Amino acid sequence: MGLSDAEWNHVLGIWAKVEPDLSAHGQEVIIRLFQLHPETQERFAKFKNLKTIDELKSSEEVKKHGTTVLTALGKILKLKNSHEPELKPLAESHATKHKIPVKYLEFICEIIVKVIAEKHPSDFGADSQAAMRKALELFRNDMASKYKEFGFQG
Ligand code: ZNH
Repeated sequence: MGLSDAEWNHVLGIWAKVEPDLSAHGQEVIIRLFQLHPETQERFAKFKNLKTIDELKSSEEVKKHGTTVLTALGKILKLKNSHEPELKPLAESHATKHKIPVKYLEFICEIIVKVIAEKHPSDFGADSQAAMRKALELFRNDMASKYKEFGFQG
């Protein structure tokens, strides 16, 4: 289930608005992931010690990780339906090293849509949101099938 050219145009159009401030978006996504789903924070040896919202907000490491995640996601989105070379190493590390269930990928994707919608209310209309959801679903589905190739049921 690939996306149409029009859908990719929506996805990359809104991504171009996210990119100039990737670290603020990434930081917000990670903090919200930890707040809404505390079990996800346990997966990070380096973040387990951050107990309060203030500690999370003032952590340069959290900001840095948020940037890493959104940078990787942006590269994948820009490859449109041909993301496999970029997705494969990510699926491998998340399947074999970090062991991140697909459910957690669903959590973070939902949060990514919400954070973009809050930060860009006038540029992220219904069609763009639908296109972004579809792109993130494609990302997750392909992560899930790669997980299986790496022997992780996800
Ligand atoms: Zn992740 C890491 C991306 C989701 C967990 N990540 C990481 C990195 C990247 C990423 C790029 C670096 C490199 C490697 O591979 O290792 N992620 C990403 C993306 C996404 C994600 C794009 C979606 C969108 N993750 C996720 C989740 C989780 C995670 C959901 C949980 C919950 N990661 C992780 C970990 C790590 C990573 C744990 C490691 C960190 C450190 O550094 O320690």
